[in-house]
This record gives sequence, structure tokens and C-alpha cells, in this order.
Amino acid sequence: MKFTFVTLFENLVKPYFEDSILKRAQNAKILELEFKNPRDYAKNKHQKVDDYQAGGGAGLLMFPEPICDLLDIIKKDNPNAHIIFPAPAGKPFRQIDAKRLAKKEHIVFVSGRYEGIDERVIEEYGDEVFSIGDYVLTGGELASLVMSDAISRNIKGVLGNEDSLSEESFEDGALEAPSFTKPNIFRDSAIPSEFLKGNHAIICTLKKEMSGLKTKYFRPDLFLRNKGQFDEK
Ligand code: 6GU
Repeated sequence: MKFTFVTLFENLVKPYFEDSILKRAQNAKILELEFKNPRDYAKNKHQKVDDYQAGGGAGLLMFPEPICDLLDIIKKDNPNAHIIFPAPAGKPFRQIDAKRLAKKEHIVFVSGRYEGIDERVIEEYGDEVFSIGDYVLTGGELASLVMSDAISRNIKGVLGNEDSLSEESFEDGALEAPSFTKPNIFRDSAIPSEFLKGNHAIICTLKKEMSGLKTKYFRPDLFLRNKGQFDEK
């Protein structure tokens, strides 16, 4: 997988990939990163990339030409590039999107700063527009990082143990059951006794129950959306 980050602030993005398993994935050539700065494609004297909004409105917008020139080059060199615009006005980014996008060859994240990007750029080049939650960030960089991280760990070979994917939150529309490690009693708090007895069928049933309760309590929206999932078998 190749990720291209189109951003005015590559230093906000780069360090995240310089440690841990995402570093290992790059060393193993599973992951390749590229950074492109729209400012390098601005033709005006001061390499300006933003301007006032048509019709008024607070804040500056990134104007089309530098980003479009840059995206034309990326598309020409990489006909399979899948272009994503992070934006609070996008559709919600979910685990199923992370899994689906992990199968792409090349994903380009185009981060806006200021109040965003001229809508015509998104219309022409955007394969998808995603929001990572109902709040507003100062730019698309953090959202691009969140999405690229969630996508990466679904690429074969990135996680040491692929099994760790199967029991996670959202894999089956539910929040993950609580998990525990040693010691069995910590500051007077014991782990559920069945976990110590080693009957895997019982533990599995118990985890399903806890997962259902947790989902119903903390995420009633998820619980309702995936109702069949929680029925007694
Ligand atoms: Cl994708 N971008 C920005 N700027 N703010 C957000 C967002 C994205 N998702 C939620 N808030």
C-alpha cells in the first residue's frame, strides 16, 4: 500500500509513522509513504494557496489551482490512486471502510487547512469524503492519520498476529468485551473467575454477553443497528 499525504504541514503527519509497527511495515516494504505540498505548486509570487470565500463568510479557503495541478500529476503517475478528502461534512469513517480500503494499492489523503478546500476540487477529484466524528478539527491531517492508521492495521502483514483483528470492537458490530492480564487480583479487584478456569466455550459465551451489554449501554446506536447480532443463539 502506498499512502500519499497532500498537506501544507507534512511535519504533522510524518512523525507518526516513524516508530512502532507502522515503521516496521515500511521497512518490510508493505507500506510506502509520500508527501506532497500544494504550496510547491502555487504559481503566484508568494506561493499563496488560500483566499477569501466567494460570497463572504469567515475564514480562508484553499483555492483550486495548486491542489488540482498536484492531483493531476499524482493521477497521471498512479492511475489506480484512490483519492480521499477528510472533511467534517463527509460520511462517517467506519471499520468496514478501513477493511475495504486496506485492499487498495494507493490512497491519497488531501488535507485542507483554514476553512477547507474549494468544493469544485472535491467534486472533480474526490473518490470519497470522510468525517472521523462529530466535531471540527483545525485541518485534515489528524483525520488522515486516523484513517491511514485504521487502514494499515488491516493490511496483511502489518500486525504481528492477524488473530488480534478478529475479536476487536466493531468487527461484528459490537464493542469488544473487557480483557484482563496478570495478576489475577490487583488492588482487591479480581478478574471474572471463569477466565481462570480455562473452559473456552464458557469464556466465549461470557465475552459475548459482556460485549452485548457494553454495546447496549455505551453505544445504543450500534446496538440497534446490529440488533440480530445480539440475539440469544
Ligand atoms: Cl475529516 N476534518 C476536519 N477538519 N475536521 C473533522 C474531520 C475531518 N472529521 C471530523 N472533524
